[in-house]
Amino acid sequence: MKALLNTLFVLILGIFPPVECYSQATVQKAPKQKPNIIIIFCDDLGYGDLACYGSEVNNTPNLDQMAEEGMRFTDFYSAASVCSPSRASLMTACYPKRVGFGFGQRRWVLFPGDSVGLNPEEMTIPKMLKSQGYNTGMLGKWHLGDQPEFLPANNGFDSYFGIPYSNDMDIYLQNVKCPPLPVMHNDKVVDSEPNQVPLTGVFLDKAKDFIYESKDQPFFLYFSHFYVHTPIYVPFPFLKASNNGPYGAAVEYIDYCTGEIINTLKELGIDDNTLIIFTSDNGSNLQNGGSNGNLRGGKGSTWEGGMRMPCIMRWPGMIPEGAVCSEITTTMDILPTLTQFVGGTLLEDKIIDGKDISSLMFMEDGAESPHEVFVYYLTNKLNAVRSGRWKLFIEKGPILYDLENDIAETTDLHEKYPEVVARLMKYADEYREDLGDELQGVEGKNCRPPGHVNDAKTLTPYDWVHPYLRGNEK
Ligand SMILES: [Ca+2]
Repeated sequence: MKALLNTLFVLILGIFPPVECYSQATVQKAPKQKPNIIIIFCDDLGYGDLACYGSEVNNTPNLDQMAEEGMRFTDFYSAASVCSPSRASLMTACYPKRVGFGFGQRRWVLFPGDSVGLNPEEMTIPKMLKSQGYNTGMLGKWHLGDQPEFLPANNGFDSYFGIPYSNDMDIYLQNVKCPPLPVMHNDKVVDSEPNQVPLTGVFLDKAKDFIYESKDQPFFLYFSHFYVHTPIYVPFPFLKASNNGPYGAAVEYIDYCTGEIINTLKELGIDDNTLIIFTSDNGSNLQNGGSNGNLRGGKGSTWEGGMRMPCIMRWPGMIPEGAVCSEITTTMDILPTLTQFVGGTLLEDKIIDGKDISSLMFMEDGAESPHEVFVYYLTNKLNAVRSGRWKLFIEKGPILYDLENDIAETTDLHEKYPEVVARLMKYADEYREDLGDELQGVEGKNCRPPGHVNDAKTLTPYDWVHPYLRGNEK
């Protein structure tokens, strides 16, 4: 029945097509008080991993309901297809290359003991909200530098509990020697090589505590899962219930946590004044049961599967129920949009790339994407450009795709639409001058350096010995 209704709705839209964001409800336009803000950020969760995005193997009832009660975005992008640069762009509202995160130090992402990290001079979501009286808390994976200067506790978060980088960066990682994975409380290591099975449960308990403790003032909670990054360790009940192995169990655990957080808000009567944003840092690597739906490619690529994310936003009474937004939006838009909601300020001397998308979230008349162009960088190389329905690969091309009719990027139309190619090439030239392009040896005139320290150390020692093996070191 629901499928039939959806079909009818699509048919009706076919007859009256001009509005990209659609819903049957209308909303008020401006928040009456400072809203609580929760960002739930997943690791490597793909475009096709939630039931409300078409998954037929993972059960995600809480996220599906969240989408029914809010807005689901179909063209929401991360500005990178791997962890550290994606997270830098979420925090700073900039393309990674602009803030020195196009490439890590030794590899694409930061590794334990690297001497670079998020520049403390950048404005970030927690810093902006803290300046507006928010209690700011973070749980889970950071991955923007493990030196003291770069840690969450020193970059706008009043409290932090989690892991400073990816959950695979431990003594068992092949190819790169890593010290034991630290668990941190604020800026102190409180555990090494943790059992990861119960860890998300600890994050969830602490998230609930944080919400309870913060209920009388505006708060910002950044819940950054290490799921579904490999290796995947999940509690047995989720494993037992999964139709898609450990991967499905991790997706369903993410879903469960989301439901628990929403229930906590309802218990406290603050549900109506809380904006929740759910999304992911990059696409699935398509192993272990992950899916990017009909999108081509995945993690570590500039195909849509690498950078187009599932994204759901829910804010009762403000964001219309059951809405779908198909305009180009990005993780970089979150900071400027929140700034507008809370009356905060950004740094005038620092260019950012994100835009205020509140008119899309509230479905104001005639609202459209503020992004004439979105650019796809892979490390420091400019790969592709999107404007409206068109995506042009310039690196191997030109190769032109019509994403509206060819979401899977199968049919090159560059010979048929030379004027579109020329228009997008011009955008590429502009971004190349602004942000640079390693492929062409262009530095970029508006890039800023990452933070840097001279005497970088790992948080845990390389010569650490697992408790099980102590006494047998020789
Ligand atoms: Ca990731």
